[in-house]
Amino acid sequence: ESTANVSEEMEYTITGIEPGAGQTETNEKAIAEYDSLAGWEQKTSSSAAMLTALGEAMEKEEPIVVAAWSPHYMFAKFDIKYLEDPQGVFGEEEHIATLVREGLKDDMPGAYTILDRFHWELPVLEEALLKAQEMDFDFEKVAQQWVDENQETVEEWTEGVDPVDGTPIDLVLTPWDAESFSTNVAKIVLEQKGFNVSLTPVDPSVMFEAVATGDSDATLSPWMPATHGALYEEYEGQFEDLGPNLEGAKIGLAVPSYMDIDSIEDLEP
Ligand code: PBE
Repeated sequence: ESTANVSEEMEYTITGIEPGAGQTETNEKAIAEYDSLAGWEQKTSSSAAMLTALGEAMEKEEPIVVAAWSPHYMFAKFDIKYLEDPQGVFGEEEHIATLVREGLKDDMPGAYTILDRFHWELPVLEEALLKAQEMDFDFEKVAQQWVDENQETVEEWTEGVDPVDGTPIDLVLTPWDAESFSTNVAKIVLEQKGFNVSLTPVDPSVMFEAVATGDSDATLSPWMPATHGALYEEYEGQFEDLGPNLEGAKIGLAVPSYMDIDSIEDLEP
């Protein structure tokens, strides 16, 4: 089968995710920049719908191109591969950043210290995401279990922090798995020091706006530099960046491994 036929079979469509995802815009950029994607369209819906479509296509060994990112359990559950991105539209390595509102350091030094220390090693987060799959994606439960089993790490994050008595703090998060897990862990850790933590799920654009205006105190969800770079620049100077809480993340287009293509340039307009 020629790659032209395969592209036709896919109806020149990338199976995307939520319209508000950073990656949805990056996918549009790829369509605009690659000659091989001329005339292609991105079909957006949700991450869950994308995973369902991927599973169905793979059951029938049909071709499909999806928006993919890691860490995510999709790479453990499905035999898929990233397509090479010779034009670098999706960037190289991404990190997940911790951003806090201006003034947090003075208002809540203890929370600031904990958020500043908070970080993940990639394999630890990957393991937690696999566990979440077995636990019906109940991230409160997955986070609690992780905290119970890893009090030593938690104590490294909270060491020397003075407890408070119910000081409210709000964390905004985006609706994807890694962020849901890590933010729920942060909630439990802050609660151990007496903070009254609320979690507010939002789209990436609202996440940046909320931290920039001070409506929310912090976020552990921004993917940088490619995925949310445009939003970061829009609000730069109106938040404090405490650096990566996870390194070694990635976004891109992926296909089932049985597909005979390796690069975005192997698709056909
Ligand atoms: N993602 C996962 C998100 C960030 C985390 C890549 C799907 C996005 O595109 O905004």
